Amino acid sequence: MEYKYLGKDMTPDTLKDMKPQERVELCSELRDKILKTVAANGGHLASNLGTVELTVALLSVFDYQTDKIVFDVGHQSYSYKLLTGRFDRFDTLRQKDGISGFPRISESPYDAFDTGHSSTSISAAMGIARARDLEGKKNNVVAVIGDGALTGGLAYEAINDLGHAKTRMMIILNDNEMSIDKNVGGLSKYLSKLRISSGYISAKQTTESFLRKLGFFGRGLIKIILAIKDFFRFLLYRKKPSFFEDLGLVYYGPVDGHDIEGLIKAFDAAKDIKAPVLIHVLTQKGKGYAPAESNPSDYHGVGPFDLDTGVSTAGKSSYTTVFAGAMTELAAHNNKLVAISAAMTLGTGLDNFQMKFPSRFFDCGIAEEHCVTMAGGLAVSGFIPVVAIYSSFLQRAYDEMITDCCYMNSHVVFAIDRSGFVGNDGHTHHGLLDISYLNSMTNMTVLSPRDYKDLVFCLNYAVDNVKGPVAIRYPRGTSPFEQTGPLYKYLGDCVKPHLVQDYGNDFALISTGRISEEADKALEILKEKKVYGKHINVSLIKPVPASAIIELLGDVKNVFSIEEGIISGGFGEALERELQVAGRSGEVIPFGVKDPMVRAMSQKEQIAYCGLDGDSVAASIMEELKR
Ligand SMILES: Cc1ncc(C[n+]2csc(CCOP(=O)(O)OP(=O)(O)O)c2C)c(N)n1
Repeated sequence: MEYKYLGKDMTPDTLKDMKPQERVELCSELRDKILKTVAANGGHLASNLGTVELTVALLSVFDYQTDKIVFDVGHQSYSYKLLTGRFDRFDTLRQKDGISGFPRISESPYDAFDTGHSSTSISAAMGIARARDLEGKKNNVVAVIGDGALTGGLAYEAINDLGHAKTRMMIILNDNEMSIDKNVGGLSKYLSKLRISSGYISAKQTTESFLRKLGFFGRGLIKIILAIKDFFRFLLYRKKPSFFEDLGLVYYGPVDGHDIEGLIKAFDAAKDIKAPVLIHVLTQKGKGYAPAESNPSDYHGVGPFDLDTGVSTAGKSSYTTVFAGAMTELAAHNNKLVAISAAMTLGTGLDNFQMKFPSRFFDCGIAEEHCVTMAGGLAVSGFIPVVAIYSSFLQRAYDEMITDCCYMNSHVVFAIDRSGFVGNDGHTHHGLLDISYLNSMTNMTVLSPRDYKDLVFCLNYAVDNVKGPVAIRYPRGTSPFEQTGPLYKYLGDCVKPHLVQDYGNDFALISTGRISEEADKALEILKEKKVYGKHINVSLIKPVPASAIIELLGDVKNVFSIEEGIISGGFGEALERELQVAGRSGEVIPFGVKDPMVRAMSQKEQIAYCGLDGDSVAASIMEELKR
């Protein structure tokens, strides 16, 4: 497709003078660019296809130089990026040194706030609006939040504050009835009811278009009407105010999120209201690409795929699918086992569990804190909850893990997916802090399996053998290790440290997790150089099995460790301390991540960037041995 409007010279200023039909054509061009780029690089597809018109309307009304737009999660900001000066670099989306898949203030002066984790936009926008008021400025502040993100508790803390403080700002609620999967919960049902009241809306829109014809006076009247809408509605339709209005916001909508001119009118009318306004916009996730329209969950976040067929070019097996398979096996034999997801049923692979054991599966929405405390409640009542949450999102529930699970020594199993480097989503999504935060928790057992088989063993061990809180951390993607033997069979004392390679006593490298692949490589590289070491792999990393490790170390003096996580508070530090407590003197030199803010690139590139690839590890060991 040749672009008539979209290009490196286009700015949002151009939008303001465009005719309605030209804006429609621009939206087709935006969709084309998003589709081609995501098919090549991977990324968030369905959410971006659904917000093209919304973004064009926002930038047609608001001043991109002075107004601030905060995108919740930020996974839907591709059109915004394309229209605010990043068209010519857009092919580098999510690549090393390229455009981020999320808003980044370091990338553009027009990105108002860094996002990636859900439900932060209203709080962030309110801070920005309060700062504006303190400085006596007049610019607009807008939070764009999805109905999925609105299931997160932080959003309600913000609305509670906003309705009371009456800070002037706008919330655009982008309601597509989807989170990643179908949206869940009472709020989602409530939004459906609001949607059904569209009779009221079309009547209201008719009134407005009539008033609009009255020119300046009519426009003023619209604003007054919006401001006293309770009264207006009561008079005309005798409907109860919405939940948002009860909390002190002006509610407007629902508005068709693909009707650009309708959106422009709504934003324009609401823009100068001296109160917090929520505009309820209805969009279709995946709009404009048939495979994504019919299957928006699968096209929420994708790897590279064939644009014509919609078929992914990525492989199928992963640590996630192996975890999921083991869960259904276990649940078939243990009716106390229940599974919990925070709006990530597909992402954590629990869809099969949900199908087979619907009454023992709970998707609680984007509510990591609630999931963990609720699991605590199930555990004190005799169930074994497995809470499957991505590592970086579980950071939110740090306090709940400690207070509501660990202090009571409750048997809650934390299945922590996406531990370690996550690749192209970048730093907000890495699971590099988990060993460190788990190490600080009373009673917590921590398991970090190397391959698929270990993962299955660890899950069995966590469910059957551990009595208190236990976490299993496993990475994104496929296992680099060849898999032999039956996968879903529990084989005895699986979490014991074991020797992977034993070439000699020049040094020992103690690894945990998938990164042990790089330890394997380092051992081979050094062997070529006639430096002979041992490689010990450890799945159980808290409590550190110190005496078993000391036994395997034998006479080795030079000890190193490697982990896919931050060094501070991590496995290597705990290992050194525990080996010393158990009577073995000498230091452990840890290889790990120094600064977790590692930008988007492939997982392999991230490993190398942090000096954790086989070559770098071998070189570092050589250097240390020469000292
Ligand atoms: C704290 C946290 N938990 C989970 C996620 C994963 N996640 C990213 S987008 C998303 C769904 C958001 O749904 P919605 O806000 O409705 O946006 P849509 O994609 O439907 O446009 C989820 C669960 C996250 N980013 N942050």
